[in-house]
Amino acid sequence: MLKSNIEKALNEQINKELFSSYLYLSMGNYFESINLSGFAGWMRLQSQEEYQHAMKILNYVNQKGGRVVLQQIADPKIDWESVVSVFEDTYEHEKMISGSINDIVDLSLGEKDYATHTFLQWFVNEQVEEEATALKILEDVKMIGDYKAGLFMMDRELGQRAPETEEA
Ligand code: OFO
Repeated sequence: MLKSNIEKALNEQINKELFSSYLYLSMGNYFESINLSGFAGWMRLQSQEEYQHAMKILNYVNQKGGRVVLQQIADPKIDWESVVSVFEDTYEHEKMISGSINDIVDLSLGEKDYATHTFLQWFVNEQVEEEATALKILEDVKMIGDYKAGLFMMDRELGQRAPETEEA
């Protein structure tokens, strides 16, 4: 069984991961609207990954005999000023998600819930990658600035991203 405060925190995290999925889907739509289909495809895959993160937590809660309570997903932003501002938001969002995961890690230790603590290690590692990827793309698009040929090349590069094969 899960303690009720752990169950609540995991349910909130499911909501945050689903919101992440929604946010990246919205960013993908923004990129489609400015004809950057490679960036859009990258964001759609990111959105799918976030959905898998939510499912991973949902499966864990069920496995531990907890109750999954799906909550309302907030409206994501739909417009950005620039490509750079999208990745600034992405990087900030991932830092927020890392903080949220770390808070549940702290909680699980405080409650001596070692199973949840171990389960969350995958997310701790994943967040290192998520932040690093967002920061790398942010730095690249900042460097490119208004140089259209650079943006075109990066659009083609990001469009080659392949879906993750790992099961949620
Ligand atoms: Fe689920 O890692 Fe991003 O938000």
